[in-house]
Amino acid sequence: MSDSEGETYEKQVKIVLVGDGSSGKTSISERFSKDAFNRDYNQTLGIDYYLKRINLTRTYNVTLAVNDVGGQTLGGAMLDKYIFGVDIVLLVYDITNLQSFENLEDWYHTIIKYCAGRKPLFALVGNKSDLEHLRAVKLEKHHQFVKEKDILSYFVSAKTGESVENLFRQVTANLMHVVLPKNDQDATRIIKAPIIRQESHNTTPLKTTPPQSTHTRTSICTLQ
Ligand SMILES: Nc1nc2c(ncn2[C@@H]2O[C@H](COP(=O)(O)OP(=O)(O)OP(=O)(O)O)[C@@H](O)[C@H]2O)c(=O)[nH]1
Ligand SMILES: [Mg+2]
Repeated sequence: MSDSEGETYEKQVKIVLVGDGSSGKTSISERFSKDAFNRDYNQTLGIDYYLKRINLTRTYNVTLAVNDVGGQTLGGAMLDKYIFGVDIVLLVYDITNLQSFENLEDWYHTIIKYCAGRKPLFALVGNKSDLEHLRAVKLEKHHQFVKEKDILSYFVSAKTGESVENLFRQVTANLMHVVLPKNDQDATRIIKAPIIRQESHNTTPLKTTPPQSTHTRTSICTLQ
């Protein structure tokens, strides 16, 4: 069956978020999966797990298994199990915290070691871009890290939601060698419908088509 006849493909992708405690891994995961943000810090013990299915393109549906690994896990006995079979690793730091950036060297090399020759797709993610005025990690440092390791690069804010959806869509597309349409942002944009005034004497009910959601399923569970 050709594309035009409506064939769709289903794929599952495992994404792991790592980085120091408080860098915002849980916040990014929750912004992406629930479009929610919590100001309070609740340390992740072990790992949290989120599932979200997205329409990547008209022909690709992808279920993203988002693994949010607690910052205290580095050096622990479980990290190798958490990253088993990983497709994409998001190296998350807080742009206002230099130490969180510097510790990513350790995270990166530990994960490479555990992957034993099978290199997942890596992306460097500078979080808390809403706090630009408090930036402690120079842009050059970020870009140098990306260049040295030949990995992808993003800045996001879990608080405002800026670029979070884009981050997950782009890394997934990259992994699958799928080219997203130039106007991919439109895929998740809220489409505003014009308000039509109905005269009171018109008794014919309006026919409406429900908006097509790009996210059809989300579920969460916690493993500790
Ligand atoms: N201003 C701002 N605050 C954020 C952002 N993302 C997270 N935070 C805050 O930073 C704190 C830590 O966020 P978490 O998402 O819990 O951090 P974490 O990386 O999951 O931490 P661990 O579970 O300990 O590994 C919380 O108080 C969040 O509200 C952001 O984009 N902007
Ligand atoms: Mg957390």
